[in-house]
Amino acid sequence: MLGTMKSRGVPVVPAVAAAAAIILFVFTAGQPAATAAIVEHTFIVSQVNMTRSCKETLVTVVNGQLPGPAIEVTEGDSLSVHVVNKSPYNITIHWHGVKQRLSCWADGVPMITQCPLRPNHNFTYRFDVAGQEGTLWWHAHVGCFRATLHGALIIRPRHGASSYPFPKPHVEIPMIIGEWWDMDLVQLERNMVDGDFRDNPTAMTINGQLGDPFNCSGIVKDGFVLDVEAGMTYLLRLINAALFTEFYLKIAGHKFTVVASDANYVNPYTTDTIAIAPGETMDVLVVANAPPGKYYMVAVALQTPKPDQQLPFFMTSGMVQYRSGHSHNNGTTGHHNVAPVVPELPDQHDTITTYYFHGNLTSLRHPRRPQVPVHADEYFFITLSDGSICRHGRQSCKRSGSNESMLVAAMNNVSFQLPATVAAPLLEAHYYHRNNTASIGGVDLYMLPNSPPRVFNFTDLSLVPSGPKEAQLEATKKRMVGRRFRHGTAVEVVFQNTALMQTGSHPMHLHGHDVFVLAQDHGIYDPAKDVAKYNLVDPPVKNTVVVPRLGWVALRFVADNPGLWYVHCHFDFHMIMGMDAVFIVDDGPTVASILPPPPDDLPNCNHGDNHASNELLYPHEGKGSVLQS
Ligand SMILES: *[C@@H]1O[C@H](CO)[C@@H](O)[C@H](O)[C@H]1NC(C)=O
Ligand SMILES: *[C@@H]1O[C@H](CO)[C@@H](O)[C@H](O)[C@H]1NC(C)=O
Ligand SMILES: *[C@@H]1O[C@H](CO)[C@@H](O)[C@H](O)[C@H]1NC(C)=O
Ligand SMILES: *[C@@H]1O[C@H](CO)[C@@H](O)[C@H](O)[C@H]1NC(C)=O
Ligand SMILES: *[C@@H]1O[C@H](CO)[C@@H](O)[C@H](O)[C@H]1NC(C)=O
Ligand SMILES: *[C@@H]1O[C@H](CO)[C@@H](O)[C@H](O)[C@H]1NC(C)=O
Ligand SMILES: *[C@@H]1O[C@H](CO)[C@@H](O)[C@H](O)[C@H]1NC(C)=O
Ligand SMILES: *[C@@H]1O[C@H](CO)[C@@H](O)[C@H](O)[C@H]1NC(C)=O
Ligand SMILES: *[C@@H]1O[C@H](CO)[C@@H](O)[C@H](O)[C@H]1NC(C)=O
Ligand SMILES: *[C@@H]1O[C@H](CO)[C@@H](O)[C@H](O)[C@H]1NC(C)=O
Ligand SMILES: [Cu+2]
Repeated sequence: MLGTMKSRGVPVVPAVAAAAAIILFVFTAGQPAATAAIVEHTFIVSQVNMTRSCKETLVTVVNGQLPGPAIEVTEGDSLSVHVVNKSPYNITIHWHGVKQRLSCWADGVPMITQCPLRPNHNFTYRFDVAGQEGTLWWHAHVGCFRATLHGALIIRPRHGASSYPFPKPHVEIPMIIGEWWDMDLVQLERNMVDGDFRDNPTAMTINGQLGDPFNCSGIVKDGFVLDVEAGMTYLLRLINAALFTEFYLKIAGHKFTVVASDANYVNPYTTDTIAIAPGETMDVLVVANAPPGKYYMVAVALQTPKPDQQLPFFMTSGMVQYRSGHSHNNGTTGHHNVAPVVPELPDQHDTITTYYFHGNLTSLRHPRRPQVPVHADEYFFITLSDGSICRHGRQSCKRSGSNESMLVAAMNNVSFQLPATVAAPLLEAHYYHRNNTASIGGVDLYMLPNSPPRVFNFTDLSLVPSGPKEAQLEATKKRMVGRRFRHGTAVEVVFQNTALMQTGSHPMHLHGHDVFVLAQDHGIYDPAKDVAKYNLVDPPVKNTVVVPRLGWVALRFVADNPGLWYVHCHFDFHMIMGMDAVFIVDDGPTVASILPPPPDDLPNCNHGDNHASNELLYPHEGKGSVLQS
């Protein structure tokens, strides 16, 4: 399957994607050297049977592939992706990390920016990819379908690979770490909506392959193989597409040099272990400078130690395999019969390596590097926690895992939910009622508080269930929660992790903007001493920020892209359980800072032919909230 990825010195594109991609060049006036292209792809979403983990499973994929096609563009190009939904499910595609300047309509979040694409419907996502270079990705943003509907989105510099701010690699390879679920993904979502997150994936994958541990009827399954030639440099474009898991990646006998993350260049950082959380991307150089042979690569799933609940140990493996060149052929059969070199396995409970790894990323001085806001206009201190709500709308109930209550996840003690009667996407409702600042098309926006309503010892390990302290604090509520920002507002957010119920990290993802990661630490954030730790010189620029276990992270961004942007934990189950909010950014003062009207062919939530009738679904004079609590 990965045959095309083995070709040398050639940009790597899976064959189907290459065939489907149509590139139209448009010569831009005044810039004779630069050309902007419209890159077109057709994504057919359909179900196929795939055999993994010793049995056949029906999976929903794009163009019959897992991972789906890689999209390659040059910075400044326009993308036009025709999505044809031949699956029985409602689908949207999100272009993860793409800034979508003035194109919020193409952001692909169901009921937030668009009605989902119903079965047997199609929709063309059109947007520009400007002002960013490196690796991003695309994925379904519906339920748990991201597990199988995903692929790389590679943005090359306008002036070609010779303008990379690092040694030019000989070969570039997208490498997606993910999960394989034998379980039906719709059932998985249903369980999570119901507060039941006990389901586990079957296996972990690299580029859709399970790797060694699977042995069906005595046949050891092949994993991902990276054929290398001694002395050459490889650019691995790493993406974590998993629903649940942060990973450590190692290759025996080799080091990595991280050169970019989330399509922003970083100062080269050399390490033998990559840490990558769901939603993140890492561009890393690997030089084939080891003695020719075979070297295992391993991806180990992290989990927090006890007292958190323990999951099974998960890992997957692939292989780096040197081509036996003539210079190494001394008349023996080469290295093919030599046992592969195995790396020292990362410890699944090691939570400090990922903390240091992320702490070591700094942004590279580069013409494209954005300016860090020197101070913020608005400050948020946001606690991340699990919580519970009473079932059946009751006011009081038994908690601590009783079936009278349901597990949810929250920011500042509010758990996100869409309005119960939502009939048009929030963005559309907002767009036609932009003058009403307190509601979205008549539905009240619950203001995300600037700080948690109650202060407690956020990192107290005795909050991990089940004890009396946790039972007292876990109650929370569901609301359509968010905040609205004046165009150009510099926003500072400190995400404070809590030990309420579990102590894991949270990869927090903001749509439509990159953020500057100013500082992180363990323990409880204290502005009196922690502001001094802020890196205002070369903070990494990210779209997904890992909030460390039992710690906090401080970030800033400028809310300058008009629209309605989802902000959420990139662990799918936390997102589904409500660790989300919407950030609404007002139009700016100039024509070039006003969100254009929705595209004519935006899907409709009903059975009409276009979005126009959605306008009628929200009353102009909204009365109160239609939310359940
Ligand atoms: C998948 O396999 C099942 C059982 O073999 C078969 O009934 C079904 O038609 C197949 N579906 C597709 C889409 O190939
Ligand atoms: C998308 O749908 C329209 C209208 O139903 C149709 O004309 C068009 O051919 C479809 N495009 C694709 C790629 O199927
Ligand atoms: C695979 O399974 C066969 C038969 O069940 C067993 O003999 C063999 O040792 C297994 N191989 C590995 C690598 O686990
Ligand atoms: C050939 O190369 C292999 C691996 O480098 C080495 O172990 C072996 O001794 C060499 N044989 C000869 C005849 O040089
Ligand atoms: C960078 O990593 C090293 C260990 O690998 C660690 O000692 C150091 O504290 C890290 N730096 C930051 C700022 O996290
Ligand atoms: C809740 O759990 C109890 C004990 O396990 C069980 O008897 C009861 O039927 C459950 N109630 C609901 C509504 O599921
Ligand atoms: C919104 O308010 C502005 C200024 O008050 C006004 O010019 C504009 O017409 C209003 N728009 C709508 C849709 O009511
Ligand atoms: C908070 O909890 C931690 C861990 O149990 C403990 O070490 C710390 O002293 C507590 N802090 C306060 C202020 O009680
Ligand atoms: C969270 O909100 C719920 C419901 O409004 C409230 O009962 C609870 O005391 C709050 N807990 C904390 C820790 O703020
Ligand atoms: C798909 O979306 C439509 C609205 O666009 C909705 O009516 C329908 O219930 C959804 N179907 C599923 C299976 O969620
Ligand atoms: Cu989370």
